[in-house]
Amino acid sequence: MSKYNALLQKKLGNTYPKLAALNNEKLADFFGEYIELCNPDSVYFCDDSEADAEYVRRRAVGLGEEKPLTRANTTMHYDGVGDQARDKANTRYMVPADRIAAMGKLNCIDTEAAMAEIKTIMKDIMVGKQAIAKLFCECPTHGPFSIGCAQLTDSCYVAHSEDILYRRGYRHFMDMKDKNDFFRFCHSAGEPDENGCCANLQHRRIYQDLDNNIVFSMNAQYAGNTVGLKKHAMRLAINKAGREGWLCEHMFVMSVPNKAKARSTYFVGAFPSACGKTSTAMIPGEKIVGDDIAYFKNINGEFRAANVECGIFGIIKDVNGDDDPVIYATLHEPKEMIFSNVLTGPDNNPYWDGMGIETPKTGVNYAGPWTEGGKIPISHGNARYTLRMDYLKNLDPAWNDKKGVKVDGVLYGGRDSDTCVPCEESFSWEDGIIMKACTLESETTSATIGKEGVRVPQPMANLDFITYPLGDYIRNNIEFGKQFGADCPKIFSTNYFLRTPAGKFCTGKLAKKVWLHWFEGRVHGEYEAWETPTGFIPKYEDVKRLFKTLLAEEYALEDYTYQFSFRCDSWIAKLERAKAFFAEMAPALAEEVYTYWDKKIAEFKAAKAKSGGTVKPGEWEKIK
Ligand code: GTP
Ligand code: SPV
Ligand code: MN
Repeated sequence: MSKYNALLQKKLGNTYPKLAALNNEKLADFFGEYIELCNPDSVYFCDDSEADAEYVRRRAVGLGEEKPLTRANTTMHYDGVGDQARDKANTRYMVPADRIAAMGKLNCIDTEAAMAEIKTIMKDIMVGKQAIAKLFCECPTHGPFSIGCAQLTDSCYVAHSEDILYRRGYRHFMDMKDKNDFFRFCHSAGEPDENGCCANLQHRRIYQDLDNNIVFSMNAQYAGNTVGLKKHAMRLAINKAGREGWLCEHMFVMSVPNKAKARSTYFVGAFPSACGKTSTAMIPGEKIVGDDIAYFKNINGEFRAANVECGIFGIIKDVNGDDDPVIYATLHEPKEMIFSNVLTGPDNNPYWDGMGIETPKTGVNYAGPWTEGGKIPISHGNARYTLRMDYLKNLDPAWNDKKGVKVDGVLYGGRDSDTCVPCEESFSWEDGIIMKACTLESETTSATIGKEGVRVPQPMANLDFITYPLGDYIRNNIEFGKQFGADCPKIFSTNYFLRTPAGKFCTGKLAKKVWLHWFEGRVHGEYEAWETPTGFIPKYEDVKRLFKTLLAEEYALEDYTYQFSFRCDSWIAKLERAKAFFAEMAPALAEEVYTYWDKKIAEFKAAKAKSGGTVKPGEWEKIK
């Protein structure tokens, strides 16, 4: 019995019995409390039926939140000009005042102050609207990775996106053992402007109540700020994982089949937003499990990963027939898909930057009517598509397994124009976390609001989502891997964004296939490698052969030598930056990590004295 029963019956009307049948007081209280606050005219409570999914789809179109495109089942959604990316400044963790200092520089707000703001901004925010209440599940339902999620939103676009990207969870809630253990999300797009976008962006807030597993999002539409199960749930999951001894990471999950050897090997990889997770998981010839968020658990002694999602909210810029043939072809099928913030052409088809064909000179995009040649590009750099993964032809057979897949390799990479080599294997798990993951840096992109191209620290490619003291999170990562002993995955780094002295990218977009196949061989003990001060790099003959066989490309020795040289000064500066960042950011980082970095800096200084500043491939073993 919930104290909100009378209100719920009134607002949910004939959808109320579906909620009542779940017999979950905490769930009813959640919906009741925030329906009372936000005060929608009515609420439509969904179960897992197709009929309810169809209700949401139709309503999104009926309300104008999505516009049907020429191709059947596809729609266009626009977020306003100021709402095209994640709003980091207004995304805060609610923490009681006495615990804020321990959080270091994470973006926190005193719980009481946040609650007061929420109660002001969200009061009556849904008046005049119908809200959708719907249950979902992170990871496959009824399994060791599953986390039930409850969403209340007044945006049918948000509810529709969730229905594409996540597993429906009504049945899961019905069956789950601990009826109190689930995540809760309350979202309102707020008052619309004349284009249906948010009129009150100055009151955009994304507040995460970590102690109660609730996220409040208001006056926002862009999915990264609104879709509860995506980055909101990810932040709650990181916090929960930290307490329970597992991990939640900003990672793709994929397999690399090796037909000649009749084997398939699973990799996961962390790249900051807009830095290559989807592009890596979608490499032609490989198989995808997931492209954005993974949970890791120890299941019967195995390091196993599950994809939290069952769909992709992917960057559309530069998706074309050459670089990304599978997604490109899928985007032309008449399947349920939402395009966001790209051009609607005069033929009512979607067009975007870098699609590799001639695009219209006029149309409508996220900024309104559009004509080529002005300041606004054809589509926003962070424009995206939303699709179900089971449309994809390159889906891994185990993508939906309740127990996930066993991982053999972990990749870390960022946008780094001048320091890290294109690919490298770490000496050990601990070395990988400390040297490759903690020190990760990246140039900012259009996925977050603010200036692009600025080099910033991006430890584990996860900084935007870490919800407990960073030092503790790093320690948990190190400890998690260690429990697998000799069966622990290898850690590798990649850098797709290294530039020549003239400023051009050193490698093409599909070169990542070569690095991945070298990793695949290394996991199975197959290639010899050169040692460097930071790990092991491929020998020239091996990558030359891989370029030839996998991509039919030549790979010049001179390019290899430039790309795979160890740059002493750059690495010394990089570690000094990491030390300074962690000292300020992470009060709880273990002393051993600083000792490790200091030892490495001393080694790099010695390497500099012996080599003159640049250690070419193969040289280190002679001079070290
Ligand atoms: P989120 O969905 O934001 O978490 O990002 P993601 O890591 O999945 O990013 P995605 O793979 O979609 O990559 C985004 C951008 O990186 C696109 O603009 C790509 O064109 C670019 N990109 C990906 N791989 C490469 C590469 O190998 N070289 C270069 N130069 N650009 C790349
Ligand atoms: C990212 O920014 O890392 C994304 C897009 O994957 S969103 O989850 O919408 O923020
Ligand atoms: Mn992401």
